[in-house]
Order: sequence, then structure tokens, then C-alpha cells
Amino acid sequence: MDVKQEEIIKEDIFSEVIEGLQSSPKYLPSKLFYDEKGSALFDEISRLEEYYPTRTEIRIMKDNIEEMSSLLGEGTLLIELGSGSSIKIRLLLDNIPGLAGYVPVDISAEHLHQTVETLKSEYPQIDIFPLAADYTKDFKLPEINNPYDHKAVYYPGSTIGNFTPKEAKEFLRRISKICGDNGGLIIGVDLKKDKQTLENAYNDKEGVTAGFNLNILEHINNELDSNFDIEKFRHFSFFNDEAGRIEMHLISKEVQNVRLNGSSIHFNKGESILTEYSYKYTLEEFRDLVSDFFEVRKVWTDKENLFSVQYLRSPSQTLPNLSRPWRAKAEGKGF
Ligand code: AVJ
Repeated sequence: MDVKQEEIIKEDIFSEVIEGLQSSPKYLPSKLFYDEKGSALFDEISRLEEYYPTRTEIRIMKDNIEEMSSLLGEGTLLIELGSGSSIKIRLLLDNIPGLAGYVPVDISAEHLHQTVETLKSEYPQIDIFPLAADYTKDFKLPEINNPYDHKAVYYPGSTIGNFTPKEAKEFLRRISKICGDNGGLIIGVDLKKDKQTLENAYNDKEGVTAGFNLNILEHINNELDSNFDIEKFRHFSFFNDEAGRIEMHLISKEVQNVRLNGSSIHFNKGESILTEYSYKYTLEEFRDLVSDFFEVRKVWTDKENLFSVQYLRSPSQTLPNLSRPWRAKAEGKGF
């Protein structure tokens, strides 16, 4: 992709950083976790005993890949948001019959480039149309010169949990437009469960999650004119029952001023920067969340109901509108 596009993405992110740190309370966009070091740290997190989501999602995908692939069907143009979830995307690429093409979308042009190079050599028969874009904002698909029957968006990892429900709806609205009438969405959604399991997953004994959280400040130091001292912040995360989300924060250990692109950011002792929400849903809550834009066609879970992979479809346009009240009722009664 061209250098200009990359510059635009960067400038947008940096204005978000400045806005977030000048707000009260302070926050940072969680997509900033994923520089090279942050991505490596996340890989490490995904192998931790306490962090159940990744291995559980992979288990669910492996156990149900035949059914998933046949539901997607022939002529699928597969669009992945946040490219290169290695094992998971390979399961789909290996199994979807007559795949029409693969469109990896990633905010990092460099990461995208690496993914495409690797996958091209492993899957010479699959046409890849990479797109460097921030999918949390409006984006347009690249020109696809392959014929295809329908689109399927793949959004694994429960990354949808990083949005507030309001933002998630806005995101789903945009994705449903991209999917079009016959399109679908395969999405990973982390489920509500006991608080201890949730909190352990974001407070591992080895402190990998703490390092991942603090790395966001180093990332900013590397890209902006700032002088965060990560020794002066500590990782803090907890499950907020009322809101139904894990919150990750960085807490200032002392009163301090940090330089940021010519201005100075003041921190009180104990003041927090919110770095991430990770919402957890029950199956019912998630069905309600998507209901304006998608029908939940299929839910796959693991034995312990820790995590879910769901197949959502645009509500079928072929049914006359008259049938909708009936369908809503029938669904309400659990048919
Ligand atoms: C990949 C964004 C879904 O929210 O669980 C892991 C990121 N943050 N540990 C999550 C994360 C802290 C992860 N997502």
C-alpha cells in the first residue's frame, strides 16, 4: 500500500492519543497495543494458562470447521478484520470449498505485508487482496476482480469486546453494509463467567499482561515526541460487573508531568489511563446487541461455555416484511 495511506492512518491515531490523554478521565485507544513488541506479547498472553480465550476459540473452530465451512459455502469472498490470526485463518482457508478470494484487513501495513507473503507461498491457489486500513473507522474494500457469490467477514478473538456496546452497534452497522444481502459474519465472542476466571485471565502470575499493558506507553514514546517512564506506572485490571467488562488501566505511581508533542500532561498520584475494555456477553445479550443488523444463525461453544464462535447473517431480504412480527414473536418464545 502507498506511503500516503500509511501516514494518514498514523496521524489519525496520534490525534486520538493526544485527545485521550487530554481528556478526563484519561484513555488510550487499545489498538495501540499492537506494535511489533505488543503483538509478540499478545502471542505470549495467548499461550498463558490463565488466558483461556485463544485456545478455546481455536478448539471450537477445529471441532466445528466442517459445519462452518459448509455454512459459508462456495464462492465466498473471505474478509478478515485484523489479519493473520494464523491458526484460525488457516482453518478457514483450508476448508471453505471453492473460496473466491481472501481480503486481510489490518491497521499495520508491515504486519499485513508479512501475512500476505507467508500466506501467498502456503496458498498459491488463493487470490489475496490485502487492505491496510483501520477497520474501526469507515473503510472501502479494494477492487476485487474475481467473481464471487457472497462475502463473509471473519472477526475472531472477541475483539468486538474492545468496543463499548454503542460503538459495537455502529461497527456492526458498517460491517452489515459491507456484507451486503447474502453476506455473513463469523465472529468470536467471549462469554460471561465467574469473576475469578475473568480476572485471572487479565492478571497473569508472570506479569505478561502487565508488560503488554505498559508497552502501550513505549509504543507512544517510539512514535511520538513523548517521555513516558514506564517505571512510574503500574498495570491494573478488574471485572466491572455492572458494565459487564474487564477494564485495563495504567495507574500513575506518583505525581508527574509527561511531555507529549510540545504539551505537558499532568498526572496525579493514583490517576489512571484507561487502555482497554473487554466486554463479556451472555448469548442473549449478544443476540440483542446484533439484532438491528444480523440474525444469529449458529452458535458454537466449548464444553465449559467459556467462549463462542457465532455465524451471523444479514436478515434475509427474501421474506416479506409482513412476516417479521411473526418471526420476532417466534424467536421470543424460543422456537
Ligand atoms: C485480543 C482484544 C480480545 O480483550 O482479551 C488480552 C486483548 N488484553 N489481554 C482481550 C487482551 C489483555 C484481547 N483481545
